[in-house]
Amino acid sequence: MIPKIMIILGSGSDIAIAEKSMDILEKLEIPYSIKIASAHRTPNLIREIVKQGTDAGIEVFIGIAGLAAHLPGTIAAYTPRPVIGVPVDVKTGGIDALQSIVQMPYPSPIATVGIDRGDNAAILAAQFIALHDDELRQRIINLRKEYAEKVKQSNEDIIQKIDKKFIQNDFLRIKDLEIKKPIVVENEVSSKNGDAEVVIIVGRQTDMATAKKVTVILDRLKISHDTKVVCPIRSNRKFTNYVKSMKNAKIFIGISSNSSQVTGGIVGLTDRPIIGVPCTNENGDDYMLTTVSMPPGVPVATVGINNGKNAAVLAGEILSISNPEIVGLLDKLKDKKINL
Ligand code: C2R
Repeated sequence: MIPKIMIILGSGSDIAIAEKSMDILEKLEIPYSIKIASAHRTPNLIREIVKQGTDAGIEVFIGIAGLAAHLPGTIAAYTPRPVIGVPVDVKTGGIDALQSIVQMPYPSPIATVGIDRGDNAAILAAQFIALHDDELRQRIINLRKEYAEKVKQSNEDIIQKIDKKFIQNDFLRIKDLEIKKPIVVENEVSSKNGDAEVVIIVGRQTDMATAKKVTVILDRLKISHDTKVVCPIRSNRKFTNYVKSMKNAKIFIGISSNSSQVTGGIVGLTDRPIIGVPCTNENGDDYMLTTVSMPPGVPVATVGINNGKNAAVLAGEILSISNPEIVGLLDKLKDKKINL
């Protein structure tokens, strides 16, 4: 059986993080391959593994590495397939590896997940593949229900058992934490292109400059898109209704500053992959950490700060798994950049 995902570790010492990925892939019943190769120590081996893997039919690569983690970027140099990067905490809490992986130049994005989040890398890879595999999509939905169930269970296992005199937890109407889903009023929020494949949500008007970079590249890749400025904190109902009304959306791109509520908000409303573009604010603070550091079960594929163009290229790479025409258009984009 040809595997769909290839995991490459920079060293055998990264195996504990790869085990988190493997546990998820086993649960989701996705065939995968796993290899150890280093961009620094064995560059030729990386090239061969990645080229041969791509030719054989690998759909998504996962690169796991610590320190100056150039491994995922090197994988991306040899394949048109999407590459997911997992930074490993070896030194500096993994921040060195995170920065090396996420801050890739255009047009070579790495879909970066949080430090040591091998589990989220596998879920993200599965989400990419599920765009053309409905049975896998259902298995992902079921897996996410397990994470939700765990929250409920913790209330019973931990909170219910606390024995303190002044705790009053039984004053709410909901008794068993079985709450109804919010009522969605479809088409309450207008969209220019309700059938769009890629939906771009921007948290505030100031970040529209980054959204513009996304749309310019999506147009070149002939990918349909819709953009909305809507904040999940200031206009929660509108935000929910907009996300829910975009029924054909295959990928969401969230563009956001501060606490990255946009990407975090979309995650709870869809099982489709989410790309996060962290922005800088007026003081020059950036919000990469608040975008990428998602808990297990809910990945956000983070690209570099303000790098809207890489978000679009990543969306193109994901969609190109089942649409070879986009591979050709991506090639043109890359050649053009090199010729500049
Ligand atoms: P050793 O334990 O083998 O010394 O490796 C590995 O991923 C590992 O986390 C220590 C750390 O170095 C990382 N490494 C890279 C690369 N190759 C190895 N970041 C690379 O090519 O990017």
